[in-house]
Amino acid sequence: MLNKLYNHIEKALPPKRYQHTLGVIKVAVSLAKQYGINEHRAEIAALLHDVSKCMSLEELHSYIDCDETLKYYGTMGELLHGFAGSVYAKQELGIYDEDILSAIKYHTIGRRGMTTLEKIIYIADAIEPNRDYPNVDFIREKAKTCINDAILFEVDRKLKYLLKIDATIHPNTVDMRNCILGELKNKGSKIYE
Ligand code: DGI
Ligand code: FE
Ligand code: FE
Repeated sequence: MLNKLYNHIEKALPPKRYQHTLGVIKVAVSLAKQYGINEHRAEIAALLHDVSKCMSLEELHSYIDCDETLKYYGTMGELLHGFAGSVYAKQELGIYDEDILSAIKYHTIGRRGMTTLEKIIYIADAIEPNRDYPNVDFIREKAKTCINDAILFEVDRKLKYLLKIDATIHPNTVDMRNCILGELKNKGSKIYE
């Protein structure tokens, strides 16, 4: 089954996007090992996370089952591909594991109360070896010791960028940040005392 999924994704994505996906798999599997969650599920979620990245808006819409998402973000493919991808993975690829489906769904914008698998896919997407932006190595190091620290740093960077370019900010992105901040404070992290 895994081989079939790899073939499907290789066909669905241009070479560069497929290389990105392989990078996300590598990081996600390594983080899964480190944080003690199932590596096979991390591999599948990473492999499928961008399955809908190259769909047209029309095709994306055909896989989205949330009216509110379509109403407010219907023209923003970059915000829709996770939502469509999770439905596609279930309907077309026979993936029924809810944690995997949710990791695909929220890999771009996050959500409040993310599971460890969701966090791993979210951050692996941002730090896989092909990513290159200021401080990416710092986030890579953080991810090895505290995944919440890594996500907080990454999402703050993303929010600053989105504000700078006057982009619409999805409420989940803000919810994820506040939730991660709360988790760090509850854990008595030295940085957030
Ligand atoms: O699909 P990838 O390129 O691998 O990565 P991704 O799924 O994280 O998508 C990245 C894009 O999503 C990037 O261009 C920033 C954008 N994005 C993430 N959160 C938000 C957002 N764009 C807007 N406008 N608002 C958000 O809250
Ligand atoms: Fe994506
Ligand atoms: Fe991605």
